[in-house]
Amino acid sequence: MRCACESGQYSAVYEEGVPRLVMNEAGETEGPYDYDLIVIGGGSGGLSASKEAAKYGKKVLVLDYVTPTPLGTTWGLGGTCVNVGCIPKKLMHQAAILHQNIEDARTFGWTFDEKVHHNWTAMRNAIKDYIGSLNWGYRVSLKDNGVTYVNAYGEFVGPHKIKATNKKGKETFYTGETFIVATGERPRYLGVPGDKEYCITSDDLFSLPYCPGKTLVIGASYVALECAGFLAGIGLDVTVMVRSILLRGFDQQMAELIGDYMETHGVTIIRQFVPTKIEQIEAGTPGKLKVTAQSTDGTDQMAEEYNTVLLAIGRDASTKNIGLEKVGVKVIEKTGKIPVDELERTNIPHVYAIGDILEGKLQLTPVAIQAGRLLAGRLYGGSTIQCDYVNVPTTVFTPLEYGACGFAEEKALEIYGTENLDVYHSYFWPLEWTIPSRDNNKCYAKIICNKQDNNRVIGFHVLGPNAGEITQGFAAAIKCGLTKEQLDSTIGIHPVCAEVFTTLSVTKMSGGNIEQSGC
Ligand code: FAD
Ligand code: NA7
Repeated sequence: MRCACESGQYSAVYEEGVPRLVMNEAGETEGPYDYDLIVIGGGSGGLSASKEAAKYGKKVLVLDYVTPTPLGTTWGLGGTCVNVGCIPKKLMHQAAILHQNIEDARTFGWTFDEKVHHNWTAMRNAIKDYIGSLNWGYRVSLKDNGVTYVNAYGEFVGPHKIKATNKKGKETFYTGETFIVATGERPRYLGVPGDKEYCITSDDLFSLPYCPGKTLVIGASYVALECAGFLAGIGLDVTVMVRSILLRGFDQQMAELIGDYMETHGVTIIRQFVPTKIEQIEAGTPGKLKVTAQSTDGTDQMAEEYNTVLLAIGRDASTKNIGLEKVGVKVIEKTGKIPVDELERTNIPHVYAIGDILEGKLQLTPVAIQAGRLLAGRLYGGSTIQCDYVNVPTTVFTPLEYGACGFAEEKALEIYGTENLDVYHSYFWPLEWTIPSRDNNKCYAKIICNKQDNNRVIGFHVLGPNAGEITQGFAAAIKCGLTKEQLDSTIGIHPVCAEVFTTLSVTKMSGGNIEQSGC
């Protein structure tokens, strides 16, 4: 039998009839804990950690609660990735790719009698239904693994004690021996008049019940460019307002190539401008908004009307209002992130943190999942395996997908110096694009090799269709220490895009011609 303690009063916890007594940090007996492990946040990291811990026979509680957006959007179990991130994003990207494929199809002999139309609501409903099935699957999987799931907001009220508030405001208290904080991040707002009243973020976009219409995307993060890309791809009038550079932190040559491609495919990019005010001109679904903006040097002003304004200006860690100060967990004031060591330990011995809230770590679903699983294995399975945050592959799902693993070129140059690197590159033309006769010399492949280390590949970059699928395989090779010589001796698969990596011969330094005229 196990009892939670209500209203802060401890009640005994019996495991197989035996009460488990514990001490607090001061060495005093605190009473038995309700759970071996309490996980705050049921997203990518939290779910993986909780299920893995339960496999070792531990008593695990996971709390997940979605605070509604300012416009009231909310969603189910599973966190950002499944509800308002990777999954709906990739599916909407697919809707846009299909549009391009339909256009291409005509050149391959397909004829359609009617003009093609896209129905936002049909797409949104299909995606929503699929996500609903995933939410249900997560619940079932927690149950099957013996994890207790409570749909409530978790907040530390003592070193080993948490308050869980459900959506009706009912408070329940639980105690735990160990805690994992995996609360993720939420979109940031601009802090200018009208932003929270009239703008949406990615948290609203994927379940928007109506087509957003003419859209202004603010920000140049991967979230901004991906959303702009698929909205334009399904036929909407899209503008991106960029404060400084595209895709900060990514290889800047690749970022500019992505921007160029988007501009030639109907996305307007306004550079060096920031919004100062958003006003509603007309209510509706969508209504009409007026955006006033000014140039970053303050010399210029502009105003324009849009149906929807999507803010994608970064995300803030959900580390406020969860009582971390009551336990003494250190949070970096400026970023709101939690610093951890290589074992995902915070400064407080029984509190761990994983996923997007970590300071200086990669913010990707597979990283959070891996970190959670390995942490549980170390805590309860006697494992010593740590999460490897190096050479993590990633893909930006812009209209022309961008896959990368390892160093951005500028970062590699900064660390190793120009003289120690060879950068091989080439444009390529997917065979499938030759018949529609489109976009030659837009796809691009680049590797960065360290001459001082056997020409090892330390940076891999590809811009083209299915870049994520391509990058995944090369990431495994890079993890195994791939060298240029090994790449050259790898036999290509013809005729696919990725074969370009087995034939790269022109270095940037040589200035040789890298344009392609055919396959
Ligand atoms: P989350 O998945 O965000 O989960 C945290 C959970 O904790 C949430 O459910 C939250 O509501 C809940 N919570 C917060 N506070 C509390 C509390 N006090 N009590 C209870 N519950 C709480 N990554 C990729 O790898 N590939 C992609 O293609 C990709 N695309 C993305 C697209 C978008 C638009 C966005 C926003 C992100 C994308 N990501 C992608 C990033 C990915 O979603 C995150 O890295 C991942 O979800 C992080 O997992 P997490 O467990 O740290 O947090
Ligand atoms: P980033 O990498 O912090 O990017 C934020 C972007 O928004 C970046 O282009 C910023 O421009 C821009 N930005 C930030 N503030 C403003 C204001 N006030 N006005 C205009 N533009 C602004 O966040 P991401 O969204 O890429 O990544 C965060 C999460 O998304 C990550 O955790 C994943 O889980 C998903 P800047 O370059 O600073 O000039």
